[in-house]
Amino acid sequence: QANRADWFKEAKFGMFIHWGLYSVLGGTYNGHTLPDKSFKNGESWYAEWIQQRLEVPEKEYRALVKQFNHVNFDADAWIKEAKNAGMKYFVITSKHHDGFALWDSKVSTYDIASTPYKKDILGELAKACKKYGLKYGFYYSHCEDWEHPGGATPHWTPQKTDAQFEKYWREKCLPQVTELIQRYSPDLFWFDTWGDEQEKIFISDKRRDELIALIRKQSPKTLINGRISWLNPGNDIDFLEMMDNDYPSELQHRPWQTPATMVHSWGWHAKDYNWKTAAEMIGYLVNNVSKGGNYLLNIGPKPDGTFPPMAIRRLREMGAWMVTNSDA
Ligand code: JFZ
Repeated sequence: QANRADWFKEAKFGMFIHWGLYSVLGGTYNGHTLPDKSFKNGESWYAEWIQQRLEVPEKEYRALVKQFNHVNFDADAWIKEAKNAGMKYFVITSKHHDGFALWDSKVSTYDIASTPYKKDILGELAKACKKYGLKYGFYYSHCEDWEHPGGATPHWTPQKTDAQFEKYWREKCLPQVTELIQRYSPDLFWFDTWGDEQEKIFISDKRRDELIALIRKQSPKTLINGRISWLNPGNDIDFLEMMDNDYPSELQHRPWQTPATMVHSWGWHAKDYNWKTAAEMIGYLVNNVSKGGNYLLNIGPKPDGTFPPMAIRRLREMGAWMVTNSDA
């Protein structure tokens, strides 16, 4: 019997994109370059966390909306690169933790429609995916939201109450997920939690099931990843999400994938020079595929809308390996 996750098991290799307001800063704010201050707690120095790590005042971070003007964005070029690298699906941050929506959201003005660029990025990508035969999915930060007064924020900041979170959940999270489904009919949702104290409170089994039910009802084809709840994903999810850059050595009982970076950061960081080699990344891909899993490889596009040249080079190196080592 055909299962909605069949394509996912076949797909093996996908492209992940972290792109948003943080891309404008590229890892540096006010003379400080990540890791800088954030290294004190030995924590990650992901560029998409810059608002919190370097304590960018809310007003200044919001002002980035006016600088998000990616005049060189070309959906066709992105998806063509993915296709030529042998990737079969594409997942983009429709909304990351900062709360900024990459589409024209009726729920919030903190969105692409308020930027000078304005264009329907997610729609153009949907078209390109269709053209090149790639499945299309959205990362959506359902727990963390640093814009809505009720969204979860990092543990070192003032914490929200469950009642505040409930308000965020009803006013922003559920309506935006509904918008994404109705507008773009995604093949997959990539939700994000990591088993902390807030998740225990905010992403209860009840809220998890409510979100799953909403998606199932409106779009039965759409896959849901295990990170919708790190602590208790339950049995209704479609595939497991490994830890970031984690490559299990065991066969898994459910379809699964590893989200992975080419450098350290997910979002664009101009001074992150930790490029993995194509050989390393092909090794991870082969390891995962040999154990029934997928490899979702991330690129952090530059604020102008182009891929970093090094990322393109790696994609093409991997694509060349595909051509000589596959029968597809
Ligand atoms: C999360 C995000 O915070 C990060 O910005 C990025 O989007 C990444 C793909 O996901 O970060 C995590 C989440 C979970 C773990 C590590 C980083 N984890 O459980 O190992």
